[in-house]
Amino acid sequence: RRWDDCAVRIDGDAESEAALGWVIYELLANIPARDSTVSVGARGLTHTRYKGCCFWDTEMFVLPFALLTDPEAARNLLGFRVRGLDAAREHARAMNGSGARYPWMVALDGSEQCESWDIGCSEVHVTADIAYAVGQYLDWTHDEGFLRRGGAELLCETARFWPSRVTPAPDGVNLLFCKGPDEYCGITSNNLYTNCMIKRNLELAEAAAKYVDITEDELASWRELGRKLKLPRDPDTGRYRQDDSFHLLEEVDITKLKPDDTAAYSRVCFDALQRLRVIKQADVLLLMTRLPAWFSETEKLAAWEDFEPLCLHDSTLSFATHALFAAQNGLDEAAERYFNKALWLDLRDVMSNTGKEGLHLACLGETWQAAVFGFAGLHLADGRPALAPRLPAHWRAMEFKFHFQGKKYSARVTHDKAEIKEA
Ligand code: IFM
Repeated sequence: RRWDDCAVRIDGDAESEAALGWVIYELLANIPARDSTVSVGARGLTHTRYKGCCFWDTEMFVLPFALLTDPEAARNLLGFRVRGLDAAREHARAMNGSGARYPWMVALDGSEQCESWDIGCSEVHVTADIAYAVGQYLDWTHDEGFLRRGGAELLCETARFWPSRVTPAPDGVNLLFCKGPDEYCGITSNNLYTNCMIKRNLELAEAAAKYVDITEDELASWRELGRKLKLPRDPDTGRYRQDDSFHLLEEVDITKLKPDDTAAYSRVCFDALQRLRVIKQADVLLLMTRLPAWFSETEKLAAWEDFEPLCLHDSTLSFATHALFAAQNGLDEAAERYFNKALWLDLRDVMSNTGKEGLHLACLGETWQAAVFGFAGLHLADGRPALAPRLPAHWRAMEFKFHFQGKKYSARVTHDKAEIKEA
């Protein structure tokens, strides 16, 4: 019954409909919908890769599916992070920081399990990603009870971490020693994705501050920090940079590194990959799918031109985000091409690692997002659900149901019509 309720019907492409039905089946099977003491491991319940630990994969990639099809499941996933707040505070203190810092690779008790100290220390974006997901949950549910029962505390405690993590500079602040989603950037500073997510974390905390005891001075300091965070741009062209050092990396012909869809790291050593101008997985483009209103159409298309050709898609988190970005920005051919890679990634073992290491939950979640937020273009406009369809040419229609503020709706889109009705 639940599977049927989550179904995405595609008129004109029975094969894609069936594959997406399988994606949805696996998401349902791997999300602990009624239990907030556990979360979703990077490989779900299908493999012990990464010791079964949870990453940002859950909040940024999987959670939106739960949020729109079963909001209680989304609340429980976030409840897992609320339960982990004390451990995140401890983690922040252990790393000489304030507030709460979520581990990169978290175990059930909330502790850091990443064995590579530089990755664990530098991929700080996970903390802001969790806050982003709380914001997304609140936008779609208006669940004030969640804010009162730990949600606001999570937003404010994560906001409190950032003043202790940035470094003052004469022209603002720098986020040093960081890695964004592109894990092949070396160790860099001012990753655009991370700095924007921190800004969003600070904004969300300010909006939630009335539920927690926060002084006016602290609120003002968050506002000031938001203003001081740098969003790197090329000084000549004004185009967004991924971070402060990506443009210094050595240019390389990526077709030589990546003759097929298997990961380049099986042929090129990690040390070299950190020094070449290649991108492991969607980074700036991911940001622009998550905060689309923060960027103009020109900025988004420039980012596609600059970053898409350099992406190796060495992580399974990448194809579906490219599909989503392309669909949201009218790049129809690319949207379909990337969607097909993501849709079949595990079913056809596209990257030759599904048999070896299990299903890729983030890819499954993002594939659903590419269909619903990308091809159907579901989004919130002035706080209400709206559609902006970009269906592949051979899809005649697409239909699905979703939840918004306690009610269930059905959406139907064709090439010339888009309709949302109470279900
Ligand atoms: O969280 C991801 C990361 O972004 C890329 N490497 C694998 C992790 C787990 O899926």
